[in-house]
Amino acid sequence: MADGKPTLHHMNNSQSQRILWLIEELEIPYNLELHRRVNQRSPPELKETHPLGKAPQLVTGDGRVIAESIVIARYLIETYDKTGKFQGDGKKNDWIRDDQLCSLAGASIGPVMIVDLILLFAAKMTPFFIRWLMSLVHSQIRSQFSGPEFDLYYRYLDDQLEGQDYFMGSSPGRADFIISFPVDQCMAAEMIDIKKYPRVEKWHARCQERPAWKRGIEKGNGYNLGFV
Ligand SMILES: N[C@@H](CCC(=O)N[C@@H](CS)C(=O)NCC(=O)O)C(=O)O
Repeated sequence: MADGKPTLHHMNNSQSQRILWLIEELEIPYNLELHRRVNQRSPPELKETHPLGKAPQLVTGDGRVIAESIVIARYLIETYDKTGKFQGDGKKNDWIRDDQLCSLAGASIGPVMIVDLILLFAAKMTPFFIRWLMSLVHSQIRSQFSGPEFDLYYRYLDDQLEGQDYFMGSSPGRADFIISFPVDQCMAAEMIDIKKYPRVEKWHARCQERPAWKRGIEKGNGYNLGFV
């Protein structure tokens, strides 16, 4: 669309919900293209805009297509956050912290989440009469690998919220938008017991109380990460 506005390609039940939340926080004019998963995967039309064919994708006002949530979030904040509201509120909440927390969400928690999700899927796809075996493998891996890894990361995240409402200070920053997806996914698929991380639990509720989060949910086409 050549109207100078950015266009968000969003897909239901996916991590692009966090970008929809961010764009609503920025209160900017934008176009929204809604896509729907097909058999859990992204629909073929998403390959028309970017060869990876995944969501989210952001087409900038001047026609450049950006994939990868972390980069899209950075672009949106750097381009449209004129008052610096979403850029961290002080010395401690600086770009190094922001980068580190974004990386933790994507490159550390993300892979553990994928392992766990694949095992959940595998159990679902295993023929009924031997499903118990796959579930047993999953629970062994959960207790020896993914469970302790999640605990390590979520305890760290809980510590990071001491004395502040958001990971980047008194307002959400890029790290908050990015971390929201793994937390939503881990909670929905019961990979973690959020009660063990009370600051993360409160942060999560606080994010979901934000009018921009609610508008994002209304404008999107469903956000159910509950598995199976
Ligand atoms: N690293 C990318 C991941 C994008 C991604 O994998 N999106 C998922 C939705 S949660 C997707 O499109 N999956 C559908 C598919 O791969 O078919 C990002 O951070 O944006």
